[in-house]
Amino acid sequence: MKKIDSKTSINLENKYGAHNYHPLPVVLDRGEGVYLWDCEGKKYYDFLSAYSAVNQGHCHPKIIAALVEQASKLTLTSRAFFNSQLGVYEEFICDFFGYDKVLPMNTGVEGGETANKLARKWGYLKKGIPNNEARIIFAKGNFWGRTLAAISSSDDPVSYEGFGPYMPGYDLIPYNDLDALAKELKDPNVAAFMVEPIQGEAGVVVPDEGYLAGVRKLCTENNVLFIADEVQTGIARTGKMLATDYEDARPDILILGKALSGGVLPVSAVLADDEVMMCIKPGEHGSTFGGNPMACVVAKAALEVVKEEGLENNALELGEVFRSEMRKLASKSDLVNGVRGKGLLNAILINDTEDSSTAWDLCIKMKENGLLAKPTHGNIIRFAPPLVINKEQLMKCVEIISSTIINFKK
Ligand code: IF1
Repeated sequence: MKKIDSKTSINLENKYGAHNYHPLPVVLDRGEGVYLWDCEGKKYYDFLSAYSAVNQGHCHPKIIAALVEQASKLTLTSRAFFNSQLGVYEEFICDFFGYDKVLPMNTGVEGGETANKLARKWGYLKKGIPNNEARIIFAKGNFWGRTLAAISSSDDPVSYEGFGPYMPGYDLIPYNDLDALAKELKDPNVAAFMVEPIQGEAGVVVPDEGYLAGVRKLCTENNVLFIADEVQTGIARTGKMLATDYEDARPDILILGKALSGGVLPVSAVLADDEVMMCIKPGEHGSTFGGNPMACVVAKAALEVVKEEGLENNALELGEVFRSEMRKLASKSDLVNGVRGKGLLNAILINDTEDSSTAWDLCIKMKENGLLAKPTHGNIIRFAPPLVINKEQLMKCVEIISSTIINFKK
């Protein structure tokens, strides 16, 4: 296949592609483990992991082998029929996360939509909420995708402006605020509270110790479903299999996506116990590709890799190392005025205004120095390498980040 050069590729995307992104000026052509190569063969450390979809590393051999084998056997049947991989996968993932049932979907936002539909249905059938009056509460700063429902729950104008009218029955409270939640949950029409255990897009916002346990307790006391959006924080990213594992906070509905497939193809899943999951009857929800045989074998392999390679502990241990190195950097550079995160989901706060180009300019320099990361919300740089990274590679990346920031001239 004729190799395209980066410049031509960018020009083609500019001319023929919707302008719905502003990517860093790098054109990636190959990935392996923690490494990416651009069209000209320049090698980079990946410190974004496709927003935590590539936790197992790029093109993990075991996951690719599962994909290739199934792809040459049976790719898709639709759910009009059974297929030989779905039941095996459903048993595996329900056992893996400790739930009665799973509803397989494709993208993370479809997982969120599914969770919202389940919560509303449960609200009407089990909680006795009057029809069409179910409310779902979200936290300010949330991000769970780009559908009209997802943006209806957003307080970020970039996400929702110009896309109205919005989904009714959605309301927002401050993140990390149990008093605000307690007040809201007194309304008997509230079916669920949906929240990220750590807010990714908001800039890796880690709530206070006890917040998740407090959410669990308040939802139980008020007969409200706790929906955990672990699309970005799940699958070992924060140093535990689930970020909700850090506290006594088992969600009623668990949403997974991204690294559930190791970044190989879109796979999401919604897990719940029968009391909730059986509220949806045959024909009331689904999707053409949901639960397809390839997704099943890929997701099973992706989860096995996390366990076999001890990625939770690696993320836990190397996350501590990374944050302590970033705190050393913050003490030496007045450009960095904050470090936060859990496991290998971390961010540094750049000491400049949100609309400044400093964080972006730093990412351009880091790219030139062989490390790929991207700012979120202007002055915050998220660092999320594949969880297969080893200490030697991590320290090389710390060196690239530190030297870039120390030598940066505005
Ligand atoms: C883009 C952000 C991250 C998510 C959480 C659900 C979804 C996401 C917590 C939806 C998706 C992605 C979307 C992607 C960039 C990335 C992102 F910057 F957009 F916000 F990670 F922080 N819940 N996040 O983070 O999953 O439907 O995309 O599979 O839109 O460019 P999806």
